[in-house]
Amino acid sequence: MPAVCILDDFEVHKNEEFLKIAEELKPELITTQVKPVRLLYKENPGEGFSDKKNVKEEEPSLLSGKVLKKDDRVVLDFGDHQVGYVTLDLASTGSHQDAPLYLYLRFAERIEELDSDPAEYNGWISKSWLQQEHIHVDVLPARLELPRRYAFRYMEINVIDVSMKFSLVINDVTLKAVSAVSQDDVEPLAMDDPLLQRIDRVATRTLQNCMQDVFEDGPKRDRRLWLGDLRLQARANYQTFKNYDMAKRCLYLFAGMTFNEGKLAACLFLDPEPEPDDTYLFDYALLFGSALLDYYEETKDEKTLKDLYPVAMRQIEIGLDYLTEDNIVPDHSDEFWCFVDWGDGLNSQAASLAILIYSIRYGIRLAKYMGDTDRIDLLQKKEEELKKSAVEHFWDEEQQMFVSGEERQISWATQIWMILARVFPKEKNRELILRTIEVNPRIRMVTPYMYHHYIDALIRSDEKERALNEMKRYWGEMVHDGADTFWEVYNPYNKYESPYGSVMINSYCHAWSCTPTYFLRKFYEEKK
Ligand code: RAM
Repeated sequence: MPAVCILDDFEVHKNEEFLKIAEELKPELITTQVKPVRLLYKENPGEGFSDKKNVKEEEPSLLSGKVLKKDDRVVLDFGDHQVGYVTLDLASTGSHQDAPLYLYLRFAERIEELDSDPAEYNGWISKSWLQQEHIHVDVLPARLELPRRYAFRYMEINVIDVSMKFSLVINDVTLKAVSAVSQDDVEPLAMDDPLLQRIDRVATRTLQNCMQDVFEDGPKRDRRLWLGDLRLQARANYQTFKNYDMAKRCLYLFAGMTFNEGKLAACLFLDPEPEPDDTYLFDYALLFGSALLDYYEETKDEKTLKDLYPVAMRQIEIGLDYLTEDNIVPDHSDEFWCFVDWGDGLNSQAASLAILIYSIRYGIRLAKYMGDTDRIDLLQKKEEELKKSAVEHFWDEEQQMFVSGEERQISWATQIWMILARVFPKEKNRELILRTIEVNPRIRMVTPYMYHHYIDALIRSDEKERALNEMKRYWGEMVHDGADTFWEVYNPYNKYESPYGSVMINSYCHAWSCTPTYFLRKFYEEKK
């Protein structure tokens, strides 16, 4: 569990004009009625669902013909990952209902989740994220409209109790699925490989289900706007849904709620009122400039560039203020301060400096669009200085790799960010990425967020073919493991990895994992 920094001097500065722009761009959600496609159950209700052998399957319409008694358990399969609101039409059969109906409902993104016991959850983030309800219904028949929004494919209905005199009948279950966009509006990927087509489809589904009022990180959890996630979602969105308003809205929301000396929050809450979280992540704040540049290059929206440029530049200034006399970023790896990846024991000091250099490069590009020559000079000088200090402090000549922290840790993340920062020229970067693959440092990447940067580093090092194979290996394996949408965490070396102490709380539709669609469509698909 990372040390959580609670800032006692947290002072929010709201820019009402920016917030108004963001509010006006709030999307109207598209709603779709979805019905279950399969009814699943086990002869022995106590048995789990992971072992698909003993799972009985029926037409969902047969549900209404079932007389459900105490301890009966059925699972409805909605055919694909869904986000939305569920309504059940319930009735009773037998004598007059002489006791409340007592139901347990559970929603799962993967069927395997149904075999875990939420009572055993002991992770360090709130168990309230587990999608389950205990519900009493006093009077039947009843139309039960569940007030919460769920993210799921499978819905388990468990009759905790009826009475000896009456049983439950479920006449109908419907889902009102919601999203700001529709996958039907995206052209299928024009590439022949069926695995790549499937990866692209799963990726766009992931993105669709995360596009709600804002780009949510995950519709099950945390259901909010994180800056690092936004940057990758927006990239995928530009290649698919092209919902520029949502990208613009999210950029204005961040810029409209800075804190203290002008820092951007790592994430924002939307309800009841937009509010920044009191968490600063060094890398996320710096990457705002990269997200702004992507948006501008895609839309050529001058007004947004002009409005938000000072906020992006302020993040670089704040980043530079953290530099020590030696021109490096201090090691904050024991705190939740610079995210990089969820890898256990990952030292992020060298990557922090690399991300600062990377952001300066993006800053220079922004400054060029703005014609801000003084800033260009200043940033170019800084970029050179910092590249030098990155090599001086973190390059290990003997091992031919970058190290990080006092223990001189070698990780995948450090090499990748140094490559993206272009600390070395292209050919040397290429050697470095190939060497990293060969050495396979023990501190690996565990999130699709970090894998995105790995693929990016390969492409930037002219290793396009390898990048494609790596995408197939990583995201393809998730597909083989049953992903309908891509996951928050996926470590092929440890499939039960969770940063939170239990896979039960992991999110299985997590937008930062949707970027194969960005890479495939931008760098590989033949343009029509
Ligand atoms: C988690 C969320 C989110 C991510 C942060 C750093 O809480 O999964 O996506 O940006 O970590």
